[in-house]
Amino acid sequence: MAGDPQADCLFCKIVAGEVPATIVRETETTVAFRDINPQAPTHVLVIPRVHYPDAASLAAAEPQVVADILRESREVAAGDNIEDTGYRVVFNTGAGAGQTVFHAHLHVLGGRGLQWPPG
Ligand code: D5M
Repeated sequence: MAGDPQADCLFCKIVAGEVPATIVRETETTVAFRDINPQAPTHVLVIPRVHYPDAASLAAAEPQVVADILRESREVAAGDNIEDTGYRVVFNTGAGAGQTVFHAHLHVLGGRGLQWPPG
């Protein structure tokens, strides 16, 4: 069922502590951990504990959790001291946009100059 842990989902396993990750922050509704393949000095993923395949389905079902994720991205940036230099938050949504893990996640990227538009 939407929102329930999925047996074959990598990020559900990280939430459950079944797959190791470098956890940065946790709240009642979110978990933040360092990306295994960092694209910048700070590259943290903020995910909902509940399983939805992407940000759009999460937003439709549980918009408050999207707000929680965005609030947490600010705390991650503050913790890594990248608030002043600027940082980027990205939800890749759909394979065509580069999404590879189908459990909603927000990328928090910073600590270097970032180009616009992204590739
Ligand atoms: O982003 C999916 C991201 O998930 C990608 O940047 C790699 C990261 N990833 C994959 N496996 C792990 C584990 N085990 N720990 C931490 N990070 C991981 P997407 O937007 O779907 O392309």
